[in-house]
Amino acid sequence: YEDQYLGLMRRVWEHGSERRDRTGVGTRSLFGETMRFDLSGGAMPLITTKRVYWKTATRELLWFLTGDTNIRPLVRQRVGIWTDWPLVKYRAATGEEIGMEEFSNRIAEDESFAARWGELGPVYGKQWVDWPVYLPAGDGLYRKGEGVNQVAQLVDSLANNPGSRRHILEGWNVAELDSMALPPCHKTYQFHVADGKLNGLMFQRSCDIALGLPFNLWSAALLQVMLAQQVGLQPGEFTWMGGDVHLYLNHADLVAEQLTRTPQGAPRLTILRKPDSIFDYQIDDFAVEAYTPQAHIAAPVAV
Ligand code: THF
Repeated sequence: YEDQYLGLMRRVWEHGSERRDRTGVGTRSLFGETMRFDLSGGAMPLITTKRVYWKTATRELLWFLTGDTNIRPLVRQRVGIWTDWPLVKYRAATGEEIGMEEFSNRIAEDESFAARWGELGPVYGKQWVDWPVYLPAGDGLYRKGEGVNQVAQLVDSLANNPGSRRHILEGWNVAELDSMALPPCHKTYQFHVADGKLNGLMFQRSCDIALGLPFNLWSAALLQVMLAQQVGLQPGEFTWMGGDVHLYLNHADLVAEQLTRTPQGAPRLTILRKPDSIFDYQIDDFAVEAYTPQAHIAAPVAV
């Protein structure tokens, strides 16, 4: 399965169009890509040609499911993957030349500092479990209704209406994009029940092959496995689809190194218990066997 990932990396690096992007770093990019993975028997699309911190990605997924959009709980678990965005904003607003470590410490230790500076806006967590609803209140006015918990509705529809073609989880709330630190990358998930299996599809509009994609593949597959467990199905096929699929030009060293490596082993995921709901999973519920990755390859993240 990993050959698909490495093949995509090679094709984008060799044939991608060079484009200026939002971050100013520059990318090589192809548009409209697909990969498919069979998740049966605990198989996971976990990259072995470099160490991927699957626990970090898992903590991020569990954080989405709490509905939280402040980086504080992540930072307190030593997960730093969302810290760059608030940090850049803080520096720009205050002119203070604060480093990542000191900023993270203040977020972790000072609750009101975190409330003021750690907020990402209505990103994934908010849209997934509390999509805002406005109800007509007469005279052209609206009042705020109860938010939609898409994840709870998804579990319900998978369990009670498996034949539905509307098992969708959507992050792209058009009206709120401007308030988000970053509009969602993995914006749409769709699920499909057939032959006792749960198939899943994830579409991401923008894909950083080197840094984000290994996390995104793991997380989307994990969500699919968790959902399958909740509704008593076996995990089936996971289909990944990417819109703008790119490599940042400053990831040349990573690409050169990783493409010399050969995938090894077939990591398997075990979930150690069945939590009462999709919202009750804990980090220690997940165990990965047969994961013997090659060395981590560090690369800069474009903000
Ligand atoms: N922006 C960019 N430019 N790339 C992304 O991958 C990305 N994301 C999310 C939002 N914007 C993005 C954030 N997710 C890492 C991993 C995932 C991220 C952001 C950063 C990262 O730096 N990973 C390193 C280190 C991991 C660690 O220190 O724990 C790695 O080597 O994997 C895509 O969803």
